[in-house]
Amino acid sequence: MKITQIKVIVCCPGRNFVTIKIITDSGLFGLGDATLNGREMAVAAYLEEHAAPCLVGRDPQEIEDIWQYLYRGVYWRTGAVTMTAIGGIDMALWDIKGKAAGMPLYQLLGGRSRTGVTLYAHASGKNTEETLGEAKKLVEAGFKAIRIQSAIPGLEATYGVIGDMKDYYEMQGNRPLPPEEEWSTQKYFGMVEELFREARHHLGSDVHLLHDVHNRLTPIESARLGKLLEKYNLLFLEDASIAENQESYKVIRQHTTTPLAIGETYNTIWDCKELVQNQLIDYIRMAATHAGGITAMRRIADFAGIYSVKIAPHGAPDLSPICVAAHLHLNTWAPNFGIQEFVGLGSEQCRQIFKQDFQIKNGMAHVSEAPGLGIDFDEEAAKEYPYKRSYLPVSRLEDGTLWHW
Ligand code: KDG
Ligand code: MG
Repeated sequence: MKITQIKVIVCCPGRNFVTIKIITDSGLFGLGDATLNGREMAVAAYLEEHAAPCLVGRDPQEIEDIWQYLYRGVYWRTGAVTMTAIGGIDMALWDIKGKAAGMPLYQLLGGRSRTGVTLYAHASGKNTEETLGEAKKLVEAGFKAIRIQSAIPGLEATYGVIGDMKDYYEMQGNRPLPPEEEWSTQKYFGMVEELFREARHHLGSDVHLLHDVHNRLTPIESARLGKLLEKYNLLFLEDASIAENQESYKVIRQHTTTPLAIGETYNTIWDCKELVQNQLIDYIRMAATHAGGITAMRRIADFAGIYSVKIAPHGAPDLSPICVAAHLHLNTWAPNFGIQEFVGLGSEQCRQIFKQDFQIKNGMAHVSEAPGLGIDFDEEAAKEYPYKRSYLPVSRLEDGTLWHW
């Protein structure tokens, strides 16, 4: 089998997605997600100008060698753009291999470890009451795990909750330059305990609760938060502090038993090596799209498993449905799967373009049994929604200092 063409398609059905289609002389093709929110065109150019010309003519079945060629064979290895490009190509190659074998991807990885993939859904609101109202609806819909985020009194917008609430996420299409938001740790601490106290009071003790701090706290502040929330029994506290200095998580760990999760922006196993090896975290949240694909995620899962760290792949709306499909296969296989973030099936336009057939029932996803990833992409429909430049917000402290968004 030979690769005859690599197409890179950037579309914006509500938000930007970079899709790779690898076409072969056998009639089989594979799909991959290479979306890097806010830097989409950098990955598209990397793929079109630098990666694709090296792959045309090669055998798509040599996934491992192609991965090594694009990672080790490039002097300027690693980094978000490179690893996202590799991630998209790798996914598409596994899709082809599955189709060639007539097997869904999870079978190629080693088969099922579970009957379904437990999801956590998002509840957000402009105050505790509204957030918990949303959480209740999700519990009624069958979800067993909910991430709760609430607006902070005195701050106009914060991560997970924004302005008019039409899209509490990182809205796309109307942000031609990065919007700025304000952050105050003092004000956040004034809100967060009440949110969890009321959540346990109204939702009971059975539902799993999660929370994303989005890197806003210093390690000692995270330690304080973890301690404060211990009695509310979180499934995990996500991205409490940035961990470019992985050792800094020791500060958090020595003060609290609240489980910790990190990793959605990580690109290689090296970004989490010390965190995992020293058991400073409980969940690793890397995504196939940004961490070099299925080949890399499989290694990361096995490495994490040795240290009792579970995988909880990133599932934000800026990962395309192709990545969601890849994660469902990985999660169905990985013995040390923890939980999958889930934000719904995307806009109507998105569902028109990405056709998938996995099922969701009682807060669990059931992977497609179709060969490969089990997802299709309508190129003609995608043409209706061209790329729109868009950025994530930036964050500043109240005195103007640039902070982690
Ligand atoms: O592109 C940034 C988003 O993916 C991120 O803000 C979402 O933190 C996030 C999450 O946990 O889903
Ligand atoms: Mg997050």
